[in-house]
Amino acid sequence: IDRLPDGVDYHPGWLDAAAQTALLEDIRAVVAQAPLFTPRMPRTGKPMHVRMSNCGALGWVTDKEGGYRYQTTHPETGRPWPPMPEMLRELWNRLSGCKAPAQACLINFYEADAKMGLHQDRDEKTFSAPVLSVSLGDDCLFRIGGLTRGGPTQSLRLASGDVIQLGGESRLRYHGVDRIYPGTSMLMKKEGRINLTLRRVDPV
Ligand code: MD3
Ligand code: FE
Repeated sequence: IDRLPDGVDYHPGWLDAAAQTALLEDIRAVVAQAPLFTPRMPRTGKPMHVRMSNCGALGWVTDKEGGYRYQTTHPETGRPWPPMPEMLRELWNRLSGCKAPAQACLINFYEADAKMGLHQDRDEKTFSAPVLSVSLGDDCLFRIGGLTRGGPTQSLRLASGDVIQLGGESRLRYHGVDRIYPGTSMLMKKEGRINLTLRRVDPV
């Protein structure tokens, strides 16, 4: 209904069913090498609602002691992150407008009852490059706000195969996932949602 803010590029249904299935297989292979871990909030150690993994040169991790950061290795196995699947590298090259390759792909896995509170993404060393998100599996209710907490927000139902990119003046907007709509996708045998976010961490 509302127009999306400048800097938000929404591509509903960008990936067809075959592409979603192929990408899901790629992500399963990544997670077999780099198992999902439970991220914990800095200082409190409170677990987040999602489980995570990463692929690419860098991965986003967080724990009680070390806080939010990017690192080259899995926090539990100590091994380097698996390479980013070709489909994701190509998606970044096609849509991001960034000459440099994506460095990090964060994989968020949402169970049927999981959510993600409103937050800003500001752990990268550059905000010039966009963040590109790919949704797989069940629909979710995604919320996007302004550059400060509070103030008006807009909600969007994201579905499997949707791609949404946040750049420019929207790169630092508050955003979160209010809920999953379990059983709304046939992509996976189980309920749940996977979100992939492709990013640059270092300035180009
Ligand atoms: C808006 N993930 O991993 S992706 C995250 O669906 C994250 O799992 C959500 O927020 C998810 O940090 C949302 C869409 C997204 C990603 C980055 C943004 C929206 C954004 C950066 C700025 C504004
Ligand atoms: Fe985020």
